[in-house]
Amino acid sequence: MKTDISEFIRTLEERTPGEKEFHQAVEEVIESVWDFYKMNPRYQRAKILERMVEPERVIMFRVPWVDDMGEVHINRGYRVEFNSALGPYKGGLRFHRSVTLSILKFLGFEQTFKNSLTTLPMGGGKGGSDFSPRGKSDGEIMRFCQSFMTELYRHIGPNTDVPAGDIGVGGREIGYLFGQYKRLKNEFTGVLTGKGLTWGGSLIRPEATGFGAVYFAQHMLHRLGKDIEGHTFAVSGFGNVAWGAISKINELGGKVVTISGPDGYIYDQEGISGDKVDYLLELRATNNDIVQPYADEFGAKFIEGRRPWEVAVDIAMPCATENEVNLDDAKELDKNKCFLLAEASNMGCTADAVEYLSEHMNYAPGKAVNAGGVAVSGLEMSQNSMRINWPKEEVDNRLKHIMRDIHHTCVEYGKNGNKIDYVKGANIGGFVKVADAMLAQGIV
Ligand code: 2IT
Repeated sequence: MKTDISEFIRTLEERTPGEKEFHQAVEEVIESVWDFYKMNPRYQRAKILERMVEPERVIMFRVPWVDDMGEVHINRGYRVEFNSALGPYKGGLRFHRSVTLSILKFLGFEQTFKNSLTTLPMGGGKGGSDFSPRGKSDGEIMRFCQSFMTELYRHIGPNTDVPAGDIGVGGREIGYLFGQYKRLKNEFTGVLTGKGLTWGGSLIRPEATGFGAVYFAQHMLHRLGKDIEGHTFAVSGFGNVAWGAISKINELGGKVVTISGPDGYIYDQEGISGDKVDYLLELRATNNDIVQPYADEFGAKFIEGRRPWEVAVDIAMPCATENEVNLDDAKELDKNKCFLLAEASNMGCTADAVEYLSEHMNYAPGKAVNAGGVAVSGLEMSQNSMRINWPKEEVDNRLKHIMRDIHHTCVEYGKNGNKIDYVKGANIGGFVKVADAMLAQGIV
């Protein structure tokens, strides 16, 4: 089996040289689904996996824009339309200097399985640009978004491809992107999700990724006879996902003692609650991408240049970006008696960390844990199609049910003695629906 997998990965690497994040994401999925794949020759005959790793379409384009000083800048825009077996391509746009084709292919690939897990009719896609909103003025960000959409608009649509936010793309950017799309197409449709509440957005969408991740962690805890209440949490990041997760953990009686940024992490022994949670939104709005001001504001500790996984906590929830927990971090968490890691970021742990965590702790991967974000995007699409707005409770209840069902799917496909292999469960659970739809739709 190992040699078959190596052969598959070697071929992939030859066809996509240098795309290391994409290879990492594919390898994890292949390792989980390989036995299942081999047991079902109909998948193999139709070369389902070989087709799944090839995006249906990749769009790359020039994004020129002019800064406040009149200087011209050129960024690169992307949209990877990965898989439309289950519905229109769906997934976020990331605006960050680290964005490459490899990163967006890994995210688009993961998104396909994640969206399948949500039970909603959405295919997988991802896009973005190597443009970073950090330190830019509102006017610059608006002009960039308009230039980006001036190309992207011809490739997307409410029944074709529905982008949303991700790192660097929040309500403000979605507003500028939507405005330009509407102007170019002369159509008011649900072509983007994460919209403002007065113009088609859904209640709970900003909170959804973090809330959903905590609901998922809660199901993991219930299986172990435990709950959120009384446990301490290490959270990384200080953006939208961290904010949602921290709010929900507090509501359910847990205590969060860390957040982090590219500059280091905050250790707040008293717990990040009340006004401190609202302050995260302020910090975010400054556009500086540093977490240190929190320490000055609330007298907490700032540990420069380090990550929060060295703090003794019960539960860890990475909420920032890919590969932010490595093998040493995983061992350190385990040594400090952390017993559960729920990944709210996408591919937050390196491959060797995943292996270690799966063996020594209770670990669940991003594509299951953070699926609440895109799930509520799916609910935003439904509300747009029906031209109605559901109340908060309705959206939150649907989110709760979806997270319960995703957890159930992971348990169903990931049972391993009395432990659950959430990686295997999420990968096979996500794979089956996409694979069956691809089989039914013929060789396309
Ligand atoms: O990674 C993700 O699932 C997202 N950034 C959300 C995508 C979406 O379409 O809401």
